[in-house]
Parts: sequence; structure tokens; C-alpha cells
Amino acid sequence: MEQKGAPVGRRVILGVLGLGAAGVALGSRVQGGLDTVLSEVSSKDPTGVTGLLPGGGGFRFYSVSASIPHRGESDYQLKVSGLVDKTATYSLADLRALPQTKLVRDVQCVTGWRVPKTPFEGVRLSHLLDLAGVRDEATAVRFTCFDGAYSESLTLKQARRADVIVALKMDDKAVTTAHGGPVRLYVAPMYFYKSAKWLSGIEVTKAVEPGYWEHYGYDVDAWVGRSNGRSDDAT
Ligand SMILES: Nc1nc2c(c(=O)[nH]1)N[C@H]1C(S)=C(S)[C@@H](COP(=O)(O)O)O[C@H]1N2
Ligand SMILES: [Mo]
Repeated sequence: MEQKGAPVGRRVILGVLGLGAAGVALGSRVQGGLDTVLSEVSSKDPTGVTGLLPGGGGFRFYSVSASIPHRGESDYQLKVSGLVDKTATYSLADLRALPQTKLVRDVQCVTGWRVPKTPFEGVRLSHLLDLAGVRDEATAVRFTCFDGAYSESLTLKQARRADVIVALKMDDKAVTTAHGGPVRLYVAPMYFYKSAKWLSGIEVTKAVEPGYWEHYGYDVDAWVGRSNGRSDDAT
């Protein structure tokens, strides 16, 4: 898939990047544009990427990387590091063995689409932070992804909320590769761009570092209905 898939992947990335930068200003018109890009890709797709594209449940597929990474049972690792007493590395089995929390909320993308009542299940981020022992000088958490490109961040206070989880399940099954599996972040009260897919690193830091889309103008504090120019409660 690497060879044949490259042009398809590049078209997706160009579409998403271009639209993403314009997305703040154009809102739902932009989403129409993205749908067009995606359906063009799927109609020409010889590689099987089609199966990963939307069609199920109203979700749009997003990746800023040209190829879709895959990691599974044998090679997935989540590292918790930075300003902590104990750096830790978790396998999928390790994460499954920790207490699981289920949240059922509406998923809201900043470009306008929404998927109502979507179940996510996994380990509370606060639990992983407690296990690591956060040092006094820390104020924020940075998330990195094994796509090698995306990053996100939260203040420590946001990260410790009960509705922020490291998700192993979405829609009551293992998070698919397309949706950022095997492990993605899920930040329920914020726009979906905070929910980093293909999560591989949780780093406790001194200060918030703006994430990928935040360099293109999206708000770092991405509360649904109260950020990115909205004052309504759109949830
Ligand atoms: N690693 C990574 N995470 C990401 C993104 C991305 O491009 N790469 N896109 C974000 C955006 S803008 C959205 S709307 C959601 C989309 O998730 P989905 O593909 O499961 O619908 O993932 C977020 N997390
Ligand atoms: Mo998004």
C-alpha cells in the first residue's frame, strides 16, 4: 500500500491542509469542499483506503500525514514522560488492565459536523498522570502521535478533568486505524481537533505548546461553543 497509496494520501493531506487553514473563516462551506476531496479520492482509490473513509456514522476522516500508520498489539507503546517522577511506557495490555471509563457525548468538529452520542472508552488521563507523579513546576501536557506530524496540548487543569480519556474504544469497539487506533485521546468538552489520533506520547511540560491546527489559527482552549469565534452553546 505504501507505493500505490502515496498519491491518494497526498491528495487527502493537501485537501485537509488547504481546507483546514481556510476552515476558520469559511465554516460549513469548507466542509463541503472536504467532502468533495474525499469522495474524489475514494472513487479513484485502488488501495483499500476507501474502507477507511467516511460512510459510517457521519465521521469525516482526517489525517495531516500522507500515509496512515498502523500499530497494534505487538508494537504499540504509549510513553508518559517529561516533568514526572516516574516515566512509564504502556502496552495495549497494560492500558486495558487499568480502570476504564466510558463517556457518551456528541463529537463536534470545529468545521461544523457533529456526531451525536458517540461512546468512547478508556483510561482517564488524570489516572495516568497520577501514576506518573506530576512535578510541581508542571503546568501543561503535550500529546504526540506516531503519524510523526500531529501534536496537541492541554493545561494540566484541563488534562485532569474526568471527561478527558485515553481511548481504547470508540463506538463500543477497538478504535480503528482510521479513527486513530489503537489509542487516541478523547477530550469530550472540546472540539474534536484536540482529540489526537495515533497517540504515542504524553509529555508533562512547563507551559502549553500550541498544537498542529493551533498554528493555523484555531484556539488552544477549544471549548465547544465558547471558542473559535463562537459564543453560543452549540452542543
Ligand atoms: N494525529 C492526528 N489526530 C487528529 C487529526 C489529525 O489529522 N491527525 N485531526 C483532528 C481533527 S481536525 C478531527 S475533526 C478529528 C477527526 O477524527 P476522525 O478521523 O476519527 O473523524 O481528529 C483530530 N485528531
Ligand atoms: Mo476537525
